[in-house]
Amino acid sequence: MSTAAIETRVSHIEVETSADEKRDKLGDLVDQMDNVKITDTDLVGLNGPEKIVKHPLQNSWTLWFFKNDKARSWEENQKPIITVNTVEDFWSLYNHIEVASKLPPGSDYSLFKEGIFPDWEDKRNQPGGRWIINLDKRQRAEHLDNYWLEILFFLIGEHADQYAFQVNGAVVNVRGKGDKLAIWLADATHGDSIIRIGKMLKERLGIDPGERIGFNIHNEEKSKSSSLKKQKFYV
Ligand code: MGP
Repeated sequence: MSTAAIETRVSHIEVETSADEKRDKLGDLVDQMDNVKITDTDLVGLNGPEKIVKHPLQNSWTLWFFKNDKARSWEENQKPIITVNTVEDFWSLYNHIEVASKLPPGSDYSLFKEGIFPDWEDKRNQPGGRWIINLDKRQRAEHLDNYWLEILFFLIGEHADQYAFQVNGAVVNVRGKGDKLAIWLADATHGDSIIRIGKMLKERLGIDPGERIGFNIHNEEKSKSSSLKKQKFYV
């Protein structure tokens, strides 16, 4: 937000609200601005009337693309695209890439905290697991892109609140047999936060409360055939 925009907002607050409300709202504004780290590279046109400030995210997030190339290993097919750490850079990235529903079958997007490779083997993923949402083929048009964008907001907006430490990233698998979305959590032994995040996810995506989603533990997925996969938690 530019300083001019902030000033406009503050004077608007002064005109419209009582003294107490004014104090609360200004307090909120100060809190918000305290969380905004302004660096030189975030400021453009320092001498002009408008100072354009990018809004930092709490974490830096890397977008990965998986292209199903049979000549390469699974790991080699994972390619980092870019790391973003401001709201503006996130939108510029989102607006430049293809939506998930338009990707060729066999492709994935993953968004992970910077430094985490989007696989079971990464040391920060190893002890964890993932909430999975399976879509059938007919749900792609209606849900895939919206669900993925909601999940991206959940991640970069740190909407898991006090459980945000659990959130490592998310993946969308575009598959002919039916697409899949997942949120990857760091610690599969932390039951309370897993359940809480699962509930938040269902609520944000507007999934019918009667429909169940399951949480898979990475170590079990790695070691067992899909027919034996256990889901330790459900919401
Ligand atoms: P997938 O791409 O997650 O799902 O896993 P897909 O294509 O729907 O297949 P399904 O088996 O879930 O029905 C496909 C395959 O990719 C897995 O069986 C693994 O061989 C490989 N794979 C997937 N993941 C998430 C990993 C991973 O984290 N590490 C490694 N080494 N291989 C993985």
